Amino acid sequence: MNPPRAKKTNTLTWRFAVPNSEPVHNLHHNLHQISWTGSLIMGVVNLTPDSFSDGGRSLEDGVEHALLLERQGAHILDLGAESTRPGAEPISVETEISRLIPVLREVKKRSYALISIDTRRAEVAQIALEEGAHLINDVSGLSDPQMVEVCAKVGVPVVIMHMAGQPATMQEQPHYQNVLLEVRDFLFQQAHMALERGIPSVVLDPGIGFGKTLEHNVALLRGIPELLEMGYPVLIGASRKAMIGTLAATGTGILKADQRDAGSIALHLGAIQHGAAIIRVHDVAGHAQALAVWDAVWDRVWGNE
Ligand code: HH2
Repeated sequence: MNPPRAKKTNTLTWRFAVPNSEPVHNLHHNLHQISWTGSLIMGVVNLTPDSFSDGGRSLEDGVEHALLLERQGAHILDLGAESTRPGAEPISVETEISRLIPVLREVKKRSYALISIDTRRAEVAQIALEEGAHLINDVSGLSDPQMVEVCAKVGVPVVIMHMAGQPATMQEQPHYQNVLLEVRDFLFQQAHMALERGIPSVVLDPGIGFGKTLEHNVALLRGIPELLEMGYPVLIGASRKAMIGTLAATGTGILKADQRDAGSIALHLGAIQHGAAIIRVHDVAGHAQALAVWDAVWDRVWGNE
């Protein structure tokens, strides 16, 4: 595989900062520096027919949706062309590329946001990086050595997510001796390996709902401070997931995916308060509003108590 060519001349800096504050999170990219304080919103752009909450977009709708999320306040657009919902069967690399690349090209022309690619395939990552994507979001946590090689050659940050098993069967009987220790060890080990092999920066993600029961998800959220111990930014993605539907169940039963946005906001605000640096969300407008008010009330109402 030939490494994508990177132009050294075209350097950009993304700096997302709360006024009068120093950036506390930094991601290094061979062309860019990405620094921020507080938390970034990663908006989910699913380009699949079968995602659990919002699949079925045409190419044009995918582009328009990405641009809408950017206008609503997404700092990062996470483009994904394979559903990894529980029970999902893998698709071919060709299908993934044909769904993803035309949208990526168009979004790159029309957007200033950081663009992340949600893929576990090295071939898909390679083409997307050649087209100018800025980050790779790998739900398999860099389990393919070729993915490590591609990301290291181009010099892009990677989100390393923990998943137990494969999407098709991962929710059948998830089992751990100690979920927090096992997930933390996996993430730290993969982060160490990635940096040693030349990936410039990593973000860690415990993978809410990926081979986990409600109790496992709760233990991982409670363990965010432990996940932060190595100093890498932590991403939490609980948006519209089953745990929200279960925690918010009413007399009429578990809430459906499209009824889970308010609960997702509540959970993500809690995660941010405990140190999450990025939240991955479907409802960008709702999260952006909640974060703006959250920041303002802490600063102006309760900040000096
Ligand atoms: N969750 C999903 C997909 N990608 N990536 C990271 N880093 N963290 C997550 O929690 C995560 C993820 C599943 O959500 P969604 O993309 O909406 O569903 P689907 O996989 O069905 O497209």
